[in-house]
Amino acid sequence: IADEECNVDTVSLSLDEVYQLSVRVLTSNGMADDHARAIARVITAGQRDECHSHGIYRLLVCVRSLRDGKLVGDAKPQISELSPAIVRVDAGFGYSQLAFEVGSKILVEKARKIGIAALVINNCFHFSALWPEVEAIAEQGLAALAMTPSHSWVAPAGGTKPVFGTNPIAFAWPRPGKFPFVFDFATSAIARGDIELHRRAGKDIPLGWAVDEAGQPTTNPAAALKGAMLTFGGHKGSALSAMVELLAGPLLGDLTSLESQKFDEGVGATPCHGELVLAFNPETFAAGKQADGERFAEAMFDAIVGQGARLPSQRRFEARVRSETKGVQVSAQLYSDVQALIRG
Ligand code: NDP
Ligand code: PYC
Repeated sequence: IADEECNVDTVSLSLDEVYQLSVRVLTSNGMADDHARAIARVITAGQRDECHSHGIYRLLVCVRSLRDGKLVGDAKPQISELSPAIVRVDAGFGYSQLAFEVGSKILVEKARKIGIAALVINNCFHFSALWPEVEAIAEQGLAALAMTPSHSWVAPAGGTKPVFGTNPIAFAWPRPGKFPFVFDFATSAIARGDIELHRRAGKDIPLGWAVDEAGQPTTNPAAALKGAMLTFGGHKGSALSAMVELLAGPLLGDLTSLESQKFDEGVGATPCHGELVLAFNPETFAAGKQADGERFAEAMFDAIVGQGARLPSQRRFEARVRSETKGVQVSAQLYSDVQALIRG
């Protein structure tokens, strides 16, 4: 829900309050401090950029996953080098954020050295938006692409039964002196978290997002969550979603969304699988013509915004500037639900 849980009372929080609340909720439920802080950084960034489906709302499922017992709250990410271009981090059935933080440092070093590199994360529980990851790499002068499966919630184009996850793809392109060009979207018509927020707010969803259990189009979020979500762009989104499954699942020897759903055993925990992150060094690829490359890229961005269209992430960056001075608004109901998770 782009506008949070609409028509409801809200609570104002500073970014530090969001961060401290997130750490407290997680650590009081048994999560190790380093994991809790890495997760809190991503949740705070999501709330700051007004990505409500991936802000403090996610603490509800993080705690459910912790209490379920499959998630390892103090997992130690294990790094191994698969080849000069590929670093692997086994997240050890912990959340993905710490694995990304340790692995991305090596990813960036490798891409700087040999031009292109991959970070493979295995055995991670993954709930977050991908833009914080690709953005962090672009801020270091590299282009980046990331993808991950989830649970099987999405029907293939032409079908009505869930096979794919909501399978996000995120891309970032570095722009010296400016925010990078970033997009990050689910290959389903919308992230599942957004449908859950509609259900919480008692709001209908648009037609085209999902079908109910009988395979009929629905505007009811609860029926959508029980039925199957739909891909964006029909067969095109469906093929992209299959690509995410293959590149961030079987290619890495890790689970597809179907397997992640089975692994969950009906608990409703965060999906558990792999993630693939690629980094590209423009200096190596452009081979001495990087300045030309930058100029051509900027001319393309100018041609987009020059006609009144907006770049992806522009809304997010505007929200960031606002939140950094004014803090954020969270629905009072969500705030109270999150507070109730604190133990001890
Ligand atoms: P949206 O449809 O809200 O947005 C997708 C992208 O399109 C954003 O980069 C957005 O920029 C951009 N955009 C939106 N409107 C326009 C426009 N008019 N012109 C140009 N660009 C536009 O996202 P989704 O619901 O598909 O996904 C939301 C989040 O959910 C993502 O961050 C994704 O990573 C996360 N997710 C995570 C999963 C996981 O397994 N970990 C699974 C599925 C989703 P802006 O933000 O500025 O509006
Ligand atoms: O909103 O679709 C989603 C999602 C799945 C896993 C994390 N977020």
